[in-house]
Amino acid sequence: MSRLEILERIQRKVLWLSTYMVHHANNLRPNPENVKIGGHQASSSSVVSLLTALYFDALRSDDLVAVKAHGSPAFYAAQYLRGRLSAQALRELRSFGGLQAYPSRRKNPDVVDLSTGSMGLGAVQATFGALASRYIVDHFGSAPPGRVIVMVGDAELDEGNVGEALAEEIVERLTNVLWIVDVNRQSLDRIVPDGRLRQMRAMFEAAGWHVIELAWGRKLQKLFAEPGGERLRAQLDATSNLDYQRLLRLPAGGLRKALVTSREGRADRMLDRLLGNIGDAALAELVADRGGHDIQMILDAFEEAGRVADKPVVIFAHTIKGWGLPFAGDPLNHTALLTASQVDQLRASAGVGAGAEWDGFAPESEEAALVRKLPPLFAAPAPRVATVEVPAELEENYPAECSTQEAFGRVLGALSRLPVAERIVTVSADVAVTTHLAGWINRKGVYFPVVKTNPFAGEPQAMQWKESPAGQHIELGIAEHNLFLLLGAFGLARELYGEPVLPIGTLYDPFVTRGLDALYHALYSGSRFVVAATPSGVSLSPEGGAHQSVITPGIGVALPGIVYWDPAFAVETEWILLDALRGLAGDGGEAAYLRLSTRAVDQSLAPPPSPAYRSGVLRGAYRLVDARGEPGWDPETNAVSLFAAGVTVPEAVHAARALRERGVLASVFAVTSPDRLYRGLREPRPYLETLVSADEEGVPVVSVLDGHSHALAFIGAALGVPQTALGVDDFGQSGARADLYRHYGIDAAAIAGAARVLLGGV
Ligand SMILES: Cc1ncc(C[n+]2csc(CCOP(=O)(O)OP(=O)(O)O)c2C)c(N)n1
Ligand SMILES: [Mg+2]
Repeated sequence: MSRLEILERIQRKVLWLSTYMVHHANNLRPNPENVKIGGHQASSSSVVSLLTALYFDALRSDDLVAVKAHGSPAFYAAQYLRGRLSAQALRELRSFGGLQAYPSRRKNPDVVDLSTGSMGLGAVQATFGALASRYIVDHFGSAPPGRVIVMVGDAELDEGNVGEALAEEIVERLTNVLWIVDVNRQSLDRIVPDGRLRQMRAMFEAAGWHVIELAWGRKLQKLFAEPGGERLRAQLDATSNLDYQRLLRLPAGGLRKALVTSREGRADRMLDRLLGNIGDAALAELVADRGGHDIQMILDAFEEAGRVADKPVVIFAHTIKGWGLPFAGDPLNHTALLTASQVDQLRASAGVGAGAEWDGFAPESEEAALVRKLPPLFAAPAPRVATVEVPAELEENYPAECSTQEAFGRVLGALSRLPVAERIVTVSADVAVTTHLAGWINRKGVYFPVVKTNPFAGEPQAMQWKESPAGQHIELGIAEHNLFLLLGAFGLARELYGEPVLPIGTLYDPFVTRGLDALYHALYSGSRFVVAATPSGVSLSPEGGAHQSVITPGIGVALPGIVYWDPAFAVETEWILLDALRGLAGDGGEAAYLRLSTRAVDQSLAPPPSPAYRSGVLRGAYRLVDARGEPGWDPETNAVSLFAAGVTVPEAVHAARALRERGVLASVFAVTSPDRLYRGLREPRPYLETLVSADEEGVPVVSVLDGHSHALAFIGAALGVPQTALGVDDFGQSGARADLYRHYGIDAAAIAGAARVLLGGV
């Protein structure tokens, strides 16, 4: 048997196993809840040839693959046949603890290189992984990594974030990136509009990619070369997607008639003659002969891609959704499942005996011999650098009035002089200067894979924009999806490439929501990084509602895999950032989201630095003002606890002072992380209960933050006391800060007022 014949047999097996795996999950294994399990037989079938060519021929050990998410059964089948999964694992598709519905590195790290699932995001994060690997080569001299191969559905390119990524200048430089688009002309609901392929090609070409298209298979191409063949080609090329899908569904006789009949309804004699010698079944097969199912053409395309050394490559591989299955090309096949008898027929035609459904290749088979000779698939290397030393604190002095944003800039400045700096990379989507990265960029330069000349270099400038492979800041266009997906890619560098990198991204806090699903995807994929989001809240008051963030604290509390911080003082920002970087450098730490402000805060209000202060900051809150020892303090009548986060801490301190004049004695708790405090509630001895002492039982709570009130609204319930939760619960607007604080009820007067109401109007 030729290698090609063996590969063709392998793809039949991949098709069989992927279809059967889904059938088993839906119909054969116990399903007590009697729900549809799902599993995408049609979407899997359109990539079996592409996956076979990759996993049984083209892949090298250092290649990373991001698989089309809903082709996962076919991918799992290939992994099984490569000996990386057991038959039992296939039986557990979509079950608890088993193979995930969509490839997840977090859940199935042994076989999944890169997570995919939410259309467009995995593909772009994978592509940015190629950028991260290039950065690593440029900075740490590691060996050049293998290719990043990204497989996507044709309708997946409808997601705008794909275009946003292609538009980035630096992506054009990623010479080790190969995308394979599964052009099956179908999405979930509809047949893809005719113009899309042209637009997609143009988009990649305009972005500087090398484009390969695999339209028709070689059998059909042979026919095209015969007399009259050109007419057939012209006819098929001109057929709309809708009409072509219809051709795929026509019964044999109808297909011939449709092909030889011109638009005007006349029979084309030439065509009729050309097709005359071809039987009905063979004709149906020919019309469905697409390049993306022609393994030799796919392999040739991979070779061509390999010869392109100066740009990324995309292969548009035309395929059939439902290839080899009874619902091939059916517009409604996305969620369709084969019936039991159809599965039986498929089994017989695949040469699989009853009872041998899960069998792999017999050891003595030619398929098994081919598999044995293949190079191993990617396995993540052990980290090449054992530890990155991140100091616990810096000897940095902060101005008497300092914002957390300024503190962030100063911390980065101080870090830039330490050895740890070589591992830090910063990323911003066109807001580096306004998020206080200028000092860092001046010192470290901007990363670009080749040196760029800077015509402004000779002129005195507040910030030098020096672009070279040595730079350590990456500047993106205004696309927050790109920001988070690039952070996501860098945050996996240690895991995938063995080189720890400490990524820090900056953006305006209100625009966290612009990139939120990318942030979610990056975290879901297991990545870890620091996000510094500034300015935040309504504190940068003239900026108005479009630039003020209200709902981000809730997002910070709710997002898994990342700790949300809202510090008040400069030194707190320092401790939190250093702690977060330490976490990233090691195995255990989570990503960190620092919600920072431009509001300058009187640093004399902070406690003197001490281990206890630092520990409280990192646990999420500390007691800043202690009313318990004050004369006349009575938890039953005149005591109140004020919990304030971030920039509202000074407001709470001033409220406490005002309240004392009225005989109300307030303790102030500065909440540095509503997230930590909330999560701590599930610990056997919640930190919140240690923070508030037993003699404060029953003391009511006022909470406040420059953001939606509900982020701290759990405190009263957790302590079992009455609470008033203050915050910004409406859109922001322009004004003086005092106006806005008063309007939204987060200033000292509002806090004091709420406390007095809680105490019965004292
Ligand atoms: C962001 C997002 N929106 C919607 C979906 C639901 N969805 C899953 S597959 C699909 C159609 C994808 O079509 P295509 O990329 O062409 O893949 P095919 O199944 O045709 O291979 C949709 C809309 C999703 N997974 N992610
Ligand atoms: Mg499609």
